[in-house]
Amino acid sequence: MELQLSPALVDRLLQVVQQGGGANDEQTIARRLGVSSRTLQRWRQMGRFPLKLFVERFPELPWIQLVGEEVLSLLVPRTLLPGWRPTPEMPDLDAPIPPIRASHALTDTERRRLLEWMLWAREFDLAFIRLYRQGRAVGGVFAQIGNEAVSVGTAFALRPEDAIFPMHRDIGVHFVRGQELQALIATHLGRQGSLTRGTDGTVHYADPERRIYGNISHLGAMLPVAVGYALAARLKGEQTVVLTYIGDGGAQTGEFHEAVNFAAVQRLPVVFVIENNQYAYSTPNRSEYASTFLADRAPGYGCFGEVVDGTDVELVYDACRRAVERARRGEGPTLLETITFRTRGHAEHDDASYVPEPIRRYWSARDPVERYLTFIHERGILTSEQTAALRENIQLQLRTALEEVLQRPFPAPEEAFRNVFL
Ligand SMILES: Cc1ncc(C[n+]2csc(CCOP(=O)(O)OP(=O)(O)O)c2C)c(N)n1
Ligand SMILES: [Mg+2]
Repeated sequence: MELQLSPALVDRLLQVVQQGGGANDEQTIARRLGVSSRTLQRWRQMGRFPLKLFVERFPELPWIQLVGEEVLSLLVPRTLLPGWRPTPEMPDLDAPIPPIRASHALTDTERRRLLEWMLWAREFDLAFIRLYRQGRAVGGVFAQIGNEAVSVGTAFALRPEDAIFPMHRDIGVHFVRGQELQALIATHLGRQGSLTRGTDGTVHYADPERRIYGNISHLGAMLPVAVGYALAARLKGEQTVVLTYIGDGGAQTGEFHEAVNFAAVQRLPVVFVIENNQYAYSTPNRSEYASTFLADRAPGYGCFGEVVDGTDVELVYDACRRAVERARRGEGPTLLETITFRTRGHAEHDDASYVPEPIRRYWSARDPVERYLTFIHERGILTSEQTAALRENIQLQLRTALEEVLQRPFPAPEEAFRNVFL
């Protein structure tokens, strides 16, 4: 979206960008926008203001106050990985891998925590894939490998009192919320100490103390519940923000539309993260919907939308933090679409042989955990020896906890009838 304004107004907006964006001269502004200083001069003279580009490159500025919510909600800023194409088109395998876009809002201590949670999520999945191969995992194993930056980066943008409704592929959320390791493992293995008393093999549990709710298996059905939670919280006078997730497949259900529409009409504080990992089972994006981006629906609902590279944890965190801030200020919901890739099959029984090799290669070079490790090492936050030790420690804790939980009995058969209303 490009605004045609008077040169004086463009001048004023550039001044605000200069002051608020920490860009103390015009050259810095031009560099961050990726244009020459001459182009910037020309825009100034002609009264041109490419708002979308400014919002994308200076996301830290209070754009809602500057241009108004109505104008802003018409934009869907995008921060995409170079070379990505909507599946099943082939990506550009020679495209560069950009460095992590460091957030202004994170300390190095917080970065270490983000890394640690991503490693926990990765190692948890790898451990369960091994258990599945050994025939010791009950039910399906839905790995989130490749999506760790999304579950960790978004969950970390909340306050502890905010509510989260995670999906089947969001194990990182549970680590960020401090869920106990043994309890998580027992839940996945259906053993004593499970959060669902052994009646379920994945993470369909509610833990009100940690404000974790869901997940409801019927795709889309969880969204109206999350929206209802936000409405109830408002009626009770609480300042709660609700974060929920939906896949690219789940976003095609009727309940998705009802939930987002109602949240937008009521200006409810909900962040809808669309985890676009390019496939729903074996169905690629292009057979699911006809638009390029799912967040492009946002202006249709009258809410804010954004598309981000979901393999950059700091970028995801920043986008979600801004969505949470908007929600808390009463500016309504956001559709935050994160572009990632489901590196495993739908579950471990599926070898995903329908995924073309170039797509697989493109994404394996952009592994979110590896990208963040490179960033952490290059910034000197931790050395590679330290991160290797951290990983080994996580693996050891996981092995110990798994051995312990695997000794526990399965639930007594009568548990199946508890809390069941006939
Ligand atoms: C309404 C409904 N239809 C079908 C299913 C079966 N199902 C479970 S997961 C899944 C694919 C989901 O794909 P997506 O929403 O993209 O999430 P992803 O698994 O890729 O993270 C399907 C079809 C279901 N649970 N609910
Ligand atoms: Mg999907």
